[in-house]
Amino acid sequence: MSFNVGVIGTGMIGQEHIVRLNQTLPGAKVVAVSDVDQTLAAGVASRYGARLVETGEDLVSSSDVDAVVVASWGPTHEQYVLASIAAGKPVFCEKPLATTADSCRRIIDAEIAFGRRLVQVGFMRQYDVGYMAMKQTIDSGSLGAPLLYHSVHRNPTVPSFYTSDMLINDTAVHDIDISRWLLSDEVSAVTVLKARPNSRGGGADPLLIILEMVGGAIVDIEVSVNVGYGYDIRGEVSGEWGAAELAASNPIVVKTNGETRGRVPGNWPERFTQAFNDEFRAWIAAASTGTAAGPSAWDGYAATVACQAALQANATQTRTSVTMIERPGFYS
Ligand code: NAD
Ligand code: ISE
Repeated sequence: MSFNVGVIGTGMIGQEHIVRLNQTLPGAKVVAVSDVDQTLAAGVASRYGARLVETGEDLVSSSDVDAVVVASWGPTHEQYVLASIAAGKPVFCEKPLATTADSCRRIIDAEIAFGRRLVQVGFMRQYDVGYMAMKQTIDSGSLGAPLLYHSVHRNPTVPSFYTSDMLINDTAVHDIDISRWLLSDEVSAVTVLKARPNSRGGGADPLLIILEMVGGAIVDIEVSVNVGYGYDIRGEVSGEWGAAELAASNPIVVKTNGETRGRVPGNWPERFTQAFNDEFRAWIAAASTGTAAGPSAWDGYAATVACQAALQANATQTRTSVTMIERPGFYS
């Protein structure tokens, strides 16, 4: 049985998700779209045979929409996620869940008051086969206790509107989420170091972000958003008596003429295709039964709180503690 989806935000990833839902995966169909850019949304609506709806709120309350995908800009996520919860509709929200801790708490409070999980956050790395294998290895105990996690997040380039804060709350937010998930831990303090700036970029890029985890492990995150050569994602956990590392994302290495060659993925859609598809498979399965699975509003809150601390640590160039509410039993 197919269920009907409304998509708010028809930009880059909104369109990718529409194709994923309509053409790649079974079980769902996009019937309505909305975007503040009405011209863009009208084009997308006609291309994919969906109805154009003027506002996100009208889309959420449409009787033919069973579940919602929010793929608009981060600061607008809260209003649409809250509207979806108020309507009792499952909602997939792209990262970040919201851009402030208070916004995330309002979402948590609304979901708990509703009484059932409705929110899945788009932390797709949790569905990547490499990260899943690394987590399985850590959880098996075969490395001993995890002591250090090294994360590298390199983007080929970023759009002109990209601010220096976005290195943290748009890019490193993925590394923060995956660190929490891999280590089954929360962040207790953050320090941010600015490297010599890349002359290809417009500001403080790259950054080295150090996370101190509650359990004592340390995470270092390199965020570089103008490396030019491709989309390079790496991760290695170092434990008491073993280490586990993401394998190169290129499945083939070619050796000819005295050279070794391989491919670096072009950008996130190529590197994480499998993860995006699997996160939506999981979403369709849960949402079509009226609930949610995978990364929760709690995960969204925890990542945003750590990002806020990182923004402060970067602005003040001081080690900054992370203060979180206690995890509600609802999310255990
Ligand atoms: P984009 O700029 O291409 O698209 C965003 C769209 O949202 C635009 O068309 C814009 O007009 C629309 N919009 C802005 N305010 C709105 C509002 N109030 N109501 C409705 N629509 C509104 O950006 P994008 O790259 O597609 O990113 C969108 C979201 O997806 C962001 O939260 C971003 O962080 C996330 N994202 C996640 C990944 C990932 O790897 N998981 C990758 C890219 C983007
Ligand atoms: C983008 O929004 C994403 O989420 C990508 O996964 C990330 O690599 C990129 O830095 C962000 O801008």
